[in-house]
Amino acid sequence: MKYSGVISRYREYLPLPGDAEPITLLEGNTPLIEADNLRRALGAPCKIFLKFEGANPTGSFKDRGMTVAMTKAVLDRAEAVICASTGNTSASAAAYAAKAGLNAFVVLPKGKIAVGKMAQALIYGAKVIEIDGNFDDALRIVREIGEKTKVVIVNSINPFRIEGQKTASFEIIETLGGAPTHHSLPVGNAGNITAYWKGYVEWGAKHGTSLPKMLGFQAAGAAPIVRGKVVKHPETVATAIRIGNPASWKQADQALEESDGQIGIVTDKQILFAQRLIASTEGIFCEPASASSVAGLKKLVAKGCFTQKDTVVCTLTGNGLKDPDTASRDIKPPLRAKPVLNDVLKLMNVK
Ligand code: AN7
Repeated sequence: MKYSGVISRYREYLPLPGDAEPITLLEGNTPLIEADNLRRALGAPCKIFLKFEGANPTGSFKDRGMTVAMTKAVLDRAEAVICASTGNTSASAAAYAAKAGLNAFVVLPKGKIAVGKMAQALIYGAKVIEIDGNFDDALRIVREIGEKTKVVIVNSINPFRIEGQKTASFEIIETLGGAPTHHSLPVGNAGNITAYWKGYVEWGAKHGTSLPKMLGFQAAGAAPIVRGKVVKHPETVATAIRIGNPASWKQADQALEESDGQIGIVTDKQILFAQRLIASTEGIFCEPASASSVAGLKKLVAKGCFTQKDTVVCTLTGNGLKDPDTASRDIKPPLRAKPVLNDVLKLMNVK
């Protein structure tokens, strides 16, 4: 059957009227890839699967939530939407607003948005406003605009975003024929861990599937949930999760507690190592923030946290092509040859 996006696929699980016309770019239905090479590289006893959300239309998981939030905004006759963003939400909001024929405003921390994400927001036609502040400042301003005007907020404080994002759990359960034992993902504003947990719980209640332990990872310089207090000046190479005061903090704590899961820290060095390991062993290029799910898994494997009976899914939340600058830093540059056969052959060093 023709695939028509997450609303058509999972409409009965979503709080939208049955006849609502989806604003969709055919998001979802992303690859769940068994990562045997990565498993060997980590020396892990458990099965590892990577849910590659970078395969979504704007290159991140945000599209799952945005299709539902934008469809709801159109139903409510909104004229404009707004979000604060570390990059991916703004790219997704701008694209879905373009498709819906709505105006989009995006408020971004100046100088901290990966080049691809900025290009996306601009080319999809959003009005981009940079502020001399971080994501938390941007979200505070956007919340106030939501109170003072009719502009609809499409950050994950909009519950329709969470509803859409929970469909990733549904896809995983359907593909594996059951829930994994553990689910690892990066945590920034904490909307996604909230959404995945909601998805696992709702599917489980209806179909009797088990629940995974949720494993969340924050960057060491932006780890408010781990440290138990707001981080005023968050810093990390993984700009997508450079967030010091997550909006869904409480819900994340609840998901961790209810699932008997845990949240931990990964350093920028561990994040970049994991990003390269995923690319070079599995052929999947994810962005730095996404790699924290695998960086965290690596730490837990070393502690002996898993057995052969376990299945771990890591969400790779965004596409590496969004942030080529970070990926090319500190990497071996290309070799150079004169435009003659023998020079090239010499560098190849093969018989
Ligand atoms: C690639 O785009 O917050 O914990 O404004 O882009 O649900 O926030 C992005 C977050 C992980 C964290 N991986 O998810 C934004 C934004 C990537 C991301 C996260 C983000 P949440």
